[in-house]
Amino acid sequence: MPRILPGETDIYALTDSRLALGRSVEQQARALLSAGVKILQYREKHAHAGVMLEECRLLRRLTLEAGACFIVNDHVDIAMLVDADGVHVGQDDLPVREARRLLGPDKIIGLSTHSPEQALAAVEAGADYIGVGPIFATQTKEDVCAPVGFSYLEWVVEHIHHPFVAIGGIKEHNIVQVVRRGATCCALVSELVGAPDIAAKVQAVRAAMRKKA
Ligand code: 3NM
Repeated sequence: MPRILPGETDIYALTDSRLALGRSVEQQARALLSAGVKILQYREKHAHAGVMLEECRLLRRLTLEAGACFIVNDHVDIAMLVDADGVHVGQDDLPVREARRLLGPDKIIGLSTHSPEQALAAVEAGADYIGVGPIFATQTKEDVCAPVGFSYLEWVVEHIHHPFVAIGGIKEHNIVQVVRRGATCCALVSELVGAPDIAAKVQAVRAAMRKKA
């Protein structure tokens, strides 16, 4: 099973069919994986459980074929049923310790964090990686807090020696600012799946990340 964590790869991609210009989850995943994305999260907030299960089964197959890590947003039960590599939970979802009891020691658990206190608590609870954001304003996540800007990111870089992924409003044009502040892995939703050519956008974002020097 491809256990790949943020820090071991540069781009963390997420599906979102509401932003994907009419493309299916399968089309989004195929394009992202063909461009060499090595962590893919299924995040379809409005899908029914039966649809989620079928889509996750498919993404499990596609990610295995591509040697990519497959993470399911929120739904530990679906992650277990399709043998995903892990789950990503938010502050109001199942606590990391309870998710760990269900998933066991070998699965990846990621937790969204928005403050130093949450980051420290996440590490303490046994999260394998943390999300750090939102760096910039974003329309993609409902009920997310105001952007944490660079100050929280810089705090994490300095104090948290644990894999993390920067997220929230990250685009080709601003990603270099995030990388310059020490993020080695960035998560992008609307910028990737909302692009007319998803694979070309992945390459453009990668090139932008390399301009940090
Ligand atoms: N989590 P986009 S921000 C899913 O701060 C998610 O935890 C966030 O979408 C957090 O790249 C976010 O389109 C949405 O801005 C990111």
